[in-house]
Amino acid sequence: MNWLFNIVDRVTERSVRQVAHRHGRRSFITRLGTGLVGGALLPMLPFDRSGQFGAAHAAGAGAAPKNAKKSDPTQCDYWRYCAIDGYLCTCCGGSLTTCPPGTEVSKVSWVGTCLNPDDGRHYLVSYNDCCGKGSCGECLCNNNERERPGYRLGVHNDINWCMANTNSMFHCTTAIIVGTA
Ligand code: ABN
Repeated sequence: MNWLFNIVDRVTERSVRQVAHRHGRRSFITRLGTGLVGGALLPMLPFDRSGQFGAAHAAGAGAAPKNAKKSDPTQCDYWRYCAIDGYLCTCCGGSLTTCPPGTEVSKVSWVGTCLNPDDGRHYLVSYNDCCGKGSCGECLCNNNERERPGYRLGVHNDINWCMANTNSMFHCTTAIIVGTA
């Protein structure tokens, strides 16, 4: 019977040595290090949110074909909203260019460039927020044409542009044409 125990011992010892060789402390530490560094760097990478909300619309029943209208200022696909991030003032008691009563236009804004499908020209559109009241909560749109990641503040739209106003509460966003591109 001893000969059988000897064989089992030797086989077990050999496989344990092989496993220890392949998965030694160093290889474990290397893998742990790669995981930790990778995990820390991943959230710092710029990410593209374009289409985040558009996809939700497109998935809805009876969704209009791409580029079908773009002419209703109460809808996210209105052409001037190509880079808007906020509640549409047209749904909140204001208009494309005016703030709802009780709010005031932001002192700073970010400017996007949108194609007007009616004349085929590009326009500079200033997305001024309306400030001084809590969120309107209606018609949230998030379009990101030519928008850039948050570490480049002036070209990022996910910002409360009421930051320079006395009352920095964000209510809704307008879309004012300020020039041609
Ligand atoms: N520019 C609209 C907005 C306001 C607050 C936070 C994000 C985006």
